[in-house]
Amino acid sequence: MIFKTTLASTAMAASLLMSGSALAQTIGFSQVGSEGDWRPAFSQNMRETAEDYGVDLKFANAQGKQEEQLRAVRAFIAQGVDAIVVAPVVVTGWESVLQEAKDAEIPVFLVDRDVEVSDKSLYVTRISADFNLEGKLAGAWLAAESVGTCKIVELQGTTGSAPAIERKGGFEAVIDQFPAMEIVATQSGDFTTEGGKKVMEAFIKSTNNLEGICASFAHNDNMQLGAIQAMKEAGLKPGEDVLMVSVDYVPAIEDALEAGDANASVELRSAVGKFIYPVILDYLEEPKELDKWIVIPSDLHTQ
Ligand code: GYE
Repeated sequence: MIFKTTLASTAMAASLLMSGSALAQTIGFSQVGSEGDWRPAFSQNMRETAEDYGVDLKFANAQGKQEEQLRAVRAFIAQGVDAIVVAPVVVTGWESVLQEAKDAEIPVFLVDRDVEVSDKSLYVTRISADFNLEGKLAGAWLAAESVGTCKIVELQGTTGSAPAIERKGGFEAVIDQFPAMEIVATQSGDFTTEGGKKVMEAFIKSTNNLEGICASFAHNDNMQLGAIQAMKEAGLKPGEDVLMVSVDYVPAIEDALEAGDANASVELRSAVGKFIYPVILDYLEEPKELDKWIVIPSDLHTQ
């Protein structure tokens, strides 16, 4: 299902604003952290649009640690918030806390990243982009650009996170169709610029200055930006010697595309409060079964 803003939520937001938000719903949001450029932009948008929808947002930054997220969700349950939103750091380890929220009759909405749970009734729905499709878009762009012949180094996102698993899966599903396309080195840079720089430095050493390497696929732009730095320091020309494709389309990669240091980035929208809050507010007004995944579109950008 592709998201559509509903009239009910828009009307409700408008009436809340006019009435000084006396009926504000309290929503607890457990955010992954503040890694990279995309995540803080997403957090800021969630805060700003909460005001637009008359939501009282309780924001908890987990600094990349799942234990912190579990603590935050339990605190939200204890406070008796109206709904809980979680952007889960990793996919595993969620069953107990989600069951606790369910027992307390507090609906949970997943945003951005996914969880692996056997009982999907533990959350209402997930509102996010299709990370597998993002990997496919990156792979298809590279297949066309390299005419199906390419040795690739891959910078993976946080180990065990949905976007690392799914972007890799989508990318591989495409390149596996081309016998001369292959990932020759892969490592996690944890979605950070510093992590990406370290991983690329290691690849530069292990491949004799990226000899024979045709592309760098990074699961996010910040790691690619770190990789670009490492390559320049080694006297290489990212964007020319090596094709650079990544995901997020943050402003710094737009600059890199313009400068010719990067070649393509798949956009992950950060201004998504307008997709997320109406779903939650409508549900709180009238609880009903929703599709388990509400997809936010992704688009490819090139030089
Ligand atoms: O691509 C990355 C961030 O979960 C899809 O997390 C998100 C990823 C995003 O840190 O930059």
